[in-house]
Amino acid sequence: MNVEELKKAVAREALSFVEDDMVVGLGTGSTTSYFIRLLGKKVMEEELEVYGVPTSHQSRILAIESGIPIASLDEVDAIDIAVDGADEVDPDLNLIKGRGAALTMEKIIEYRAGTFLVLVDEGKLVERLGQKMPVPIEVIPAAWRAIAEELEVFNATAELRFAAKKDGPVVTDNGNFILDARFERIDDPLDMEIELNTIPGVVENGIFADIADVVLVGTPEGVKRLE
Ligand code: ABF
Repeated sequence: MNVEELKKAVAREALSFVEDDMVVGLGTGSTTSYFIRLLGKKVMEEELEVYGVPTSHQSRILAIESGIPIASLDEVDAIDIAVDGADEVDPDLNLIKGRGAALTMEKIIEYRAGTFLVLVDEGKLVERLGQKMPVPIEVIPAAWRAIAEELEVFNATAELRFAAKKDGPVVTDNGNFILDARFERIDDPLDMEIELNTIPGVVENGIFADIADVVLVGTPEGVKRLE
């Protein structure tokens, strides 16, 4: 099975977590996009009635195209379940997220969700966070260089994220920049997540420690459930 098939398998499995009348946080990225399309099919075939709360412009557009009625966070009383992808998952289900530059609203919605369900292929599993992927950090644009220099204190090297097509920095849905920070080691993800958010000018960081309730992992042997 190729990676796309693994992603589709976890997206299909995720549907079993969604019940009628749920408010569903809709994540960003390719794995969650498969889930959003499948959920939209269920809605269009009147098998499910749900409201989707998108975490990004990308997931909002896809939800609308898929036929899922959407609401914004301030319009709902609660988020029953949030479904999203990740860049890395460690054995304690701590995550690195943010390669889609939507980490701030993702964390706001996933923190509030009754259940946070994470969809990954097995390639995202790591022994320790930061081994393969940098930690995305959303920063106030004017402060990006000062924060990048501050991150050296944490033994991290940070790069301003540029958009592939355009020649300027990536600008998030909130109008901010993204620093991608590579750490030598992240021994305590929760401690590092808290520390990073104390740096003036940091809006949010891509360490999602102690927040995931269930992780569905696509493997050639089938979908594994970690919790
Ligand atoms: C978003 O999508 C980000 O938080 C995460 O980094 C990324 C994962 O995308 P994919 O499923 O395409 O690997 O959830």
